[in-house]
Amino acid sequence: EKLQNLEVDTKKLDSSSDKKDHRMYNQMQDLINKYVELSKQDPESEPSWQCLSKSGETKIYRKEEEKDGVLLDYLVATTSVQGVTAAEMAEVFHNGKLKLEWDHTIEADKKLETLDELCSVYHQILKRVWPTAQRDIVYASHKQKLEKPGEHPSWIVCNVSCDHPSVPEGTSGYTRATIEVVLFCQTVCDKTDPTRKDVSCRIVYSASVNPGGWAPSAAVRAVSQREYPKFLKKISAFAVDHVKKNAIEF
Ligand code: 16C
Repeated sequence: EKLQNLEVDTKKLDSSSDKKDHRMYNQMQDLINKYVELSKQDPESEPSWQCLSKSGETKIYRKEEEKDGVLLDYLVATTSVQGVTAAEMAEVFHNGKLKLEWDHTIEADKKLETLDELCSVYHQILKRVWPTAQRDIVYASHKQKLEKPGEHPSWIVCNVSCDHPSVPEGTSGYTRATIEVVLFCQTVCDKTDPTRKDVSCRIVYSASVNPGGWAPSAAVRAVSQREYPKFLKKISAFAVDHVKKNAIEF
C-alpha cells in the first residue's frame, strides 16, 4: 500500500505546475536572492551610481564599468505605476506575446523553448544602432511570485542570457550581446476592498548589458540614455491600458 501511495505522489509531482527541475532554475533562484536584496538599497545613497534622469516618479541611475575596452551598461531604475498590481506588471513584462507591444528595441523575436510555464528561452534580434553591427540576444525569462505573510505578494522577472543549441553564438550573423535584466514589482495598496484607483506598483528595474563586439562608448551611452526612459514610459502606459478592464489580480 505504501508503495502505491508513493507512485501516485510521484505522478502528481511530475505534472505539477511548479516543477522546479529545469536547467535554469537554480541560477534564477540565485539571481532572485541577489535582486531582492538590491531592491532594498537606495541608489541615491550609493556614490558609485550616477543619476541619469529624474522625472516624476521615475528615477534612473547608471554605473559605468569597462571590460576589455567595452563600456558595460549597468542601470537601475525605480518607478511607480498607478492602477496596476505587481502580478499584472510582471505578467506584461514576462508574456512573450505582449513584448512587441512595448519593447521598441526589438526587430524580431522568437520563442526557442518552454522550460516550464514560468520560464522560456527567447532569441531576440535588436534594431541596429548605427554605426555598429546589429546585435542579438538569447535569454531565459523566468517569472516568480514572492510571498510575504500579511502583504500582497511581490513578483519578479529575470531575463538572463544563456546558450541555446538552435542559435549558437557566432552562427546567427549578429553580434551577440549578453544581458542580466530584472524587473522587481511590489504592490502598494492599503484598502481591503480595492478598486483600480487604490492600487499601484512599485518597480525596481535593473539592467546589466554587455553589448559584445565593437561598440563605441558614446553610442552605448547615447542609446541607454534614450532607450531606458522610453521603455519605462511605454511599458507603464501599455500595462495601465492592458489591465484597465480586468478584475484586479494580486
Ligand atoms: O528590458 C527590456 N526588454 C526585455 C524584453 O524584451 C529584454 C531586453 C533587454 C535589453 C537588450 C539590450 C541589447 C543591447 C544591444 C542592442 C541595443 C539596441 C537598441 C536599439 C534601439 C533602437 O530583457 C527593455 C530594454 C529597453 C532598453 C534597452 C537599451 C539597451 C542599451 C544598452 C547599450 C546598447 C549599446 C548599443 C551599441 C550597439
